[in-house]
Amino acid sequence: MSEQKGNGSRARRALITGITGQDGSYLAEFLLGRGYEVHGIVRRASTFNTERLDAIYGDPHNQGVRLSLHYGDITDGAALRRTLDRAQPDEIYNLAAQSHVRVSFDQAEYTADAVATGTLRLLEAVRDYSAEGHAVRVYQAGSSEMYGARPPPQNEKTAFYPRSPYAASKVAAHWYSVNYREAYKLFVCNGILFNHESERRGETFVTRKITRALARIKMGLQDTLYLGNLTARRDWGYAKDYVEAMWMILQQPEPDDFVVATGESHSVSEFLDLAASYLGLDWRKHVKEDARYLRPTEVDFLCGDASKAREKLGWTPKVTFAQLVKLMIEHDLELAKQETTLTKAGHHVAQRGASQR
Ligand code: NDP
Ligand code: GDR
Repeated sequence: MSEQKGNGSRARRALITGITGQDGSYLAEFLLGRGYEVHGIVRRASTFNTERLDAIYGDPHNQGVRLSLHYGDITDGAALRRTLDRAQPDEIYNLAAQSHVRVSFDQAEYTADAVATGTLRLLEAVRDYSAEGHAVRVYQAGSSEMYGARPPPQNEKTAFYPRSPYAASKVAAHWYSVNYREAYKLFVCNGILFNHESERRGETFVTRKITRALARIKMGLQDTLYLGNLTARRDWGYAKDYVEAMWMILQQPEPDDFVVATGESHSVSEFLDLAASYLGLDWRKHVKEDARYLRPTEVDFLCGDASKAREKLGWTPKVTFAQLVKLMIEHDLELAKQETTLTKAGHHVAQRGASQR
C-alpha cells in the first residue's frame, strides 16, 4: 500500500488511545499497513497488557520501528498533553474506555471519568495542540449503546436514549466532540459503531464468552456456561471491517458523524444456535442462567442503518454473521485443543479470568 504523507514529507502519524484493546490492535495493524507511524497509549499494569500487539511490536532499539508505545491514561491530562507533544500526530483515534456495559453499573464514576471526562480531557489537549498550528483530525469511538431504548433501525438521526452509565458517558463524549467541532473548528468525527467482534474480543463479552466456553465444552474441558439475558438482539459485525471504517471517516473532506453497522440483527440465543451447530453441540444442555449477568436496564434491540456510511464513505461490511461466528469458533476450538494437549500431558491449565466472567 502507498505510504500516507503527514506534515511535510514525513509519514503520517496516528495516535491511538486504547491501542491494547480489540479495536486498537486491529487499527494499529491497518495503519502500519498503510505506511503510518503509529503511537499508542498504554496503561501501566502489573501484568503485560500488550498481548494483542505482540505480532506488530518491534524492539524500539531496532531501526525502522514504526510502532511506539507511551505510558499514559485517559484520566491523566498531563500525560495526554505530553504524549501529543512527543508523538506529533496528524490523526488521533480515541478508543480508550471502560467498555463493559454491565461493569459500568458497578463502576459508574470511573466509567464516566474514563469515557466522558476522558474524551473531554483529550479534546482540551487537542484544542491547545491545534492552536499551536498542528492540523489534526480526531476520531471519537461512539457506540450503538447510545441509542439504548430507541427501536430499530437506528441511524444518525435517531435520538439517543442511553440505558447504562457507559452509554450515558458515551453520549456525553459524543456531544463534547460535536461541541469542540463547532466551537473551535476542530476536525472531530464521531463513529457510532454497532457491536463488532473477533477472535481478539475480550472474553467477558457475550460472543467471545460463548465461543470460548462451547469450544471447551466440546473438548470436555468444562460442562456449563452461565449467561444472562438470551433474548437481547444485537447487530454484530467483524472488528477488522470496522477499524477500516474509522480510518475512512477521518479521510473525509469535512468532519462528520457516521453509523457503522451490518443492518442485520440476531439474538444471543441465535448466536448460541449457530456457534453450537458448528461444533455439533446442543447448547441447551449446557447453558444455565445466572442473574449476575443481567443488567438493571437492558438494551433489547439494536439494528443499525449504515446507509450514510455506504453512500458517503463507500464502506460496506465484508464478513457476514455466519462467517464471524465460524471464525471465532475455529479460533477458540484451536485454543481448547491446545489446552487439552497440555492437560493430557499432565500440565495444569488455569482458566484465565475465572472470577471475572
Ligand atoms: P476493549 O475493551 O477491547 O479495549 C479498551 C481499550 O481502552 C484497552 O486498550 C484498554 O486498556 C483501554 N483503556 C481502558 N481504560 C483506560 C484508561 N483509563 N486509560 C487509557 N486506556 C484505557 O474495547 P474495544 O476495542 O472493543 O472498543 C474500542 C472502543 O470502541 C471503546 O471506546 C469502546 O467503548 C468502543 N466501542 C466498541 C464497540 C465494540 O463492539 N467493540 C462498539 C462501539 C464502541 P487495557 O488493555 O489496559 O485494559
Ligand atoms: P454490549 O455487549 O453490552 O452490547 O456492549 P455484551 O457482549 O457485553 O452484551 C451483549 C448482550 O448479551 C447479553 N448477555 C450477556 N452479556 C455478557 N457480557 N455476559 C453474559 O453472560 C451475557 N448473557 C447475556 C447482554 O445482556 C447484552 O444484551 C458491547 C461493548 O463492546 C460496548 O463497549 C459497545 O459500545 C457495544 O457493544 C456496542
